[in-house]
Amino acid sequence: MKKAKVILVGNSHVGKTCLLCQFLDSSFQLEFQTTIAPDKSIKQLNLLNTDITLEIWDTAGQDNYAAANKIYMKKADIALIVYDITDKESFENLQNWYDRVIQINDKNKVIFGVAANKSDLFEKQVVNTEEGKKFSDSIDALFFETSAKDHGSVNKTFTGLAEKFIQQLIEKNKTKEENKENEKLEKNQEEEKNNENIILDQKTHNEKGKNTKIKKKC
Ligand SMILES: Nc1nc2c(ncn2[C@@H]2O[C@H](COP(=O)(O)OP(=O)(O)O)[C@@H](O)[C@H]2O)c(=O)[nH]1
Ligand SMILES: [Mg+2]
Repeated sequence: MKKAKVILVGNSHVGKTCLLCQFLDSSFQLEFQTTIAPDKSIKQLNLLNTDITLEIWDTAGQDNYAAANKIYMKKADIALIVYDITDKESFENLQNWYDRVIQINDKNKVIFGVAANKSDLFEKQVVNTEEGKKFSDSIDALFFETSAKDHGSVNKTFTGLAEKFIQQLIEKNKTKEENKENEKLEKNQEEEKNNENIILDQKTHNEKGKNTKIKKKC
């Protein structure tokens, strides 16, 4: 069973907790809810023929990136950075959130996603999709338009990120196996070469013997 730590980051009120609730139990609550304690929720999935446990962390009063603590952020495998399409400031802070995550993690080891949330409120949209995509590309992230009211969009986001994680694991294992195979091959080749040298040595030894005999005859 593979395991991935997923962290949700982004300004307050962008909809992180709602996205998580929608993913976990297909529910959406319109009333304002504050996350009281940092909590990890577990969701088990089977994707690409692989069993995977997602351990999803939701922030607790750490929606200010300066306060976001290391325990929350560290050893993240997947980071979903969320902004609200009706809130420009939440978009402008994406870079800060990204910087915060890579301050604590090796950026090559984290799979990033950007969620343009509250897509159902398109009449109030102030950040257009192209801007969101552009930022997402700049950090090499997967881009998702989400609404915490729409299970499909939320499910696609989490499973899309988890699939990328699994694919990378498969690639890494492949490279590991290929390296092992190459090492084996090199070892075999070396052994063969050594054996050839021994045979050659014996041959030269025998040839030398012959020569001395001939010389003696003369
Ligand atoms: N219309 C709409 N409202 C949302 C959506 N996601 C969250 N909300 C609302 O936005 C507010 C903040 O959501 P919350 O999940 O607590 O944000 P957090 O602080 O990032 O965890 C709440 O009132 C939610 O009901 C969404 O996709 N569409
Ligand atoms: Mg919250």
